[in-house]
Amino acid sequence: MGEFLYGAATSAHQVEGNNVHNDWWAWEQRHPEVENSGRAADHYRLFKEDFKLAKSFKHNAHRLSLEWSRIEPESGKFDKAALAHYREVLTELKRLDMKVLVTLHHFTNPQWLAVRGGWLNGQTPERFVKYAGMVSDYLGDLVDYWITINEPMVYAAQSYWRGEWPPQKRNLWLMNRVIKQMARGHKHAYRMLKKKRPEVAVGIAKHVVSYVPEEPDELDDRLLASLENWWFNHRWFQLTGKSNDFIGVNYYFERTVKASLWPPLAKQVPWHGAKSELDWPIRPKGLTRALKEMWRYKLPLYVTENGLADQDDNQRPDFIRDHLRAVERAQAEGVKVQGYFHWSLLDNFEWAEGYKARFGLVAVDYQTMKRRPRLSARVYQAIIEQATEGS
Ligand code: IFM
Repeated sequence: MGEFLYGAATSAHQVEGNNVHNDWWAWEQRHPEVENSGRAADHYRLFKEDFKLAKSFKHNAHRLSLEWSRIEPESGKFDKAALAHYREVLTELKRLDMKVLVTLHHFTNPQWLAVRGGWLNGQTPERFVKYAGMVSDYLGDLVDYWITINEPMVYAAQSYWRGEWPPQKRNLWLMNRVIKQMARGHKHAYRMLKKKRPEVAVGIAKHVVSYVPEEPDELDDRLLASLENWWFNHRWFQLTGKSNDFIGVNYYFERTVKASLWPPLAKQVPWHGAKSELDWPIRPKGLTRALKEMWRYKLPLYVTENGLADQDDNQRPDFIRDHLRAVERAQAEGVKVQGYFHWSLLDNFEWAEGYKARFGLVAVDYQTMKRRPRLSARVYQAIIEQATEGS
């Protein structure tokens, strides 16, 4: 087993700024009530400064995403300047001796694809594979791990069931079609990426929720927890079969579930413990459970995201300590966890929540674009130093 990877994660649209060719940008312009991503954290320009910070925190790996709409701003036309930019970005990480995890799709689609129906279009999986092939040819020598798609279930639910993200549909059938199409895209991209570079690991970043029955002795609560667990956590793997070398686990929370007749099926069970600024429950034990749950596939696991909105950094230091302990507990029970990536390196554009949610180890002043490491960045650094002492 290689060294444990410690790092942080970002995604293109959330940090780069001026991603003018994607569907989110187009949607932001049409919806004045939604904050505009604008310059984001200006990472497209400041990536060297940001990686220098990550290195100073002793991160030995970094996860980022490529912006498909920069690389292919028009259908079939690949932008060499954008590819050259990403080459510079990945080269910088290699120069800093960091392992590189690259996500190919993190929620945004090129606008030309969106107007053709996005992931509902039968040709989208093939188009995705073509884009993946192009980036593998240009950048593959600098990549250690490919992540095809970030949180496909979240994307499909937010965009096609809850109607909160573009294209704001509320239709179970459409959501299901998107999930299946993404699974097809993932499987074909997996095969193609492995054919081009068998040595590069290819996987998925899967949002995993730990579901706990409110009354473990009650059959209906247990059944509901199993049903939600199957649908949200495992269905993806039933659709994609063996097309993964590893599983990336994005863990944010655990949910207690209660079966009910009214409202139908499930009742919200309030959480009275600690919460983040987005009101998400802070439940580190759920990470141990989530990792054990995913270990059923017997593939190496990486925590590819874990974090919280906490502007003043009051909770983040303990949050990091507690979640890393949760990783250790899973390891002690035999689960092969090989890395942890905090979400996020920087404050960034939190989708429909805009800029108010501050997830960064590093605070960003959006007026001046100045970076200020938070205390938690140093706490995480101390944990890394202790863990890697003598190695
Ligand atoms: O910011 C997001 C990220 O894009 C995907 N995973 C969850 C994060 C926090 O909501």
